[in-house]
Amino acid sequence: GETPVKDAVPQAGRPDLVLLRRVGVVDPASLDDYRATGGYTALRRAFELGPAGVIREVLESGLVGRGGAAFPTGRKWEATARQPDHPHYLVCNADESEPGTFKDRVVMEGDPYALVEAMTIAAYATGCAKGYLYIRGEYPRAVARLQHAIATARSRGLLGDDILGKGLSFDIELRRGAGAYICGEETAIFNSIEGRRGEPRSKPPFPVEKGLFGKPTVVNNVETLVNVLPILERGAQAYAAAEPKLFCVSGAVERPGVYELTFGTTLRELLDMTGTTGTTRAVLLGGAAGAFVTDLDIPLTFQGTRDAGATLGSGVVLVIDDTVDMKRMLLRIAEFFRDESCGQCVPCRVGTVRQEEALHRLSRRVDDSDLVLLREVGQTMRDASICGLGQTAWNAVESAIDRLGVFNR
Ligand code: L3W
Ligand code: SF4
Repeated sequence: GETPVKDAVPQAGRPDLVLLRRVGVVDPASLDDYRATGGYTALRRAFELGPAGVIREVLESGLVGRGGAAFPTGRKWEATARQPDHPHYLVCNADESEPGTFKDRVVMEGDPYALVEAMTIAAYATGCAKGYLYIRGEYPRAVARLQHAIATARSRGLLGDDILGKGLSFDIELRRGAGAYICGEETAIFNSIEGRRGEPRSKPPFPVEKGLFGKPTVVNNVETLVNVLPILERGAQAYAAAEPKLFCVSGAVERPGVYELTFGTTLRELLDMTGTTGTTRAVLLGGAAGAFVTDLDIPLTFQGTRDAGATLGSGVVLVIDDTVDMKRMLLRIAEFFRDESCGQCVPCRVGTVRQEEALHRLSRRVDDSDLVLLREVGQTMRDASICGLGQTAWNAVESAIDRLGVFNR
């Protein structure tokens, strides 16, 4: 049976929500509901501001990417907009595959028109006539709702030629991934859309210069894009004064789900909202690519989590209590990376295998030489891998050894 999307959003219906304001409240199939709750006011505002004005607002808002790497969105848009080479492409990264991440799914299932409107604004600002929505294949309900939203928007003059009578031409094609984590890496998405193997390309050149089909391309995560709506509706300054961020809370908590907080809320305050079960031993921030922390007074900001030797990443907050077998969990993480490595570069292809083997041996018998080996392999993956997968494959294991003393004798 279907789990109503509001069950994944414990705060559903709260009047102070920004990104989740419609989720679990409106009928996600209804364009009329969307418009009656403020939908398409941001696009109208965008037409008043003009493309350069929209980019100015996004720059001024300070919005940074919500996929994990926190690159300034306005800088990406500005760099693409000024490329002389045409056409420009927009790609929405909806491949959400980081273990423990489910925020984009909830937004797409509960408020699909928001993503359609936000993509239209991004395309207008950066001069893209075509957008690809690359969504993970394991999200059939989000796919169906987005397909419906795209078709309805098209039939009502909100996609296609001469949008809202303003002369803008833009359309969205939905592409489904086939289950590979690596296809969430932005350049692997390009290869996948182009019909090649989903393997990352070396950067630079960055997508803003040479991306999809070798053309200037804006790639943004779902949550990043939907933030553009409140930026335009409220103005950059009002938006920045209480900047919203989604968190995916799972594990040893009473009320798991997607939570919307204002940046700077501490981990402890979030866990007070969700309730915890058992005795909290650690929290995995940032997912498999992230790190375990034990200090609950960390402010949930990009800088605050970096200072704590972790990452905000895609907003994963996975709570570990004292019943969790940490050795098994580390093995599971290592297995995941070994499985998902695309195999293109040696540090990651070999390193993820060696890491898993060493963890297997260590889970049976702690031997210092294996701990030394793990560190060497981990550092090599971090320094020499082509893409984020290999660069982050040792993060969680390292933090568990150093902070939780998993292999202490
Ligand atoms: C123009 C420059 N553009 C960088 C762009 C670049 C990309 C963005 C970030 O992601 C993260 C990792 C984990 N001119 C530019 C430029 N850009 N310099 O900025 O780039 P980069 O290379 O820092 O990171 P990335 O490879 O895009 C790595 C996270 O991804 N991760 C997994 C994430 C999973 C999800 C999910 O499931 N939803 O997000 C794994 O590593 O946090 O920080 O657009 O082109 N000079
Ligand atoms: Fe492929 Fe791993 Fe190299 Fe990334 S780091 S390109 S996933 S082998």
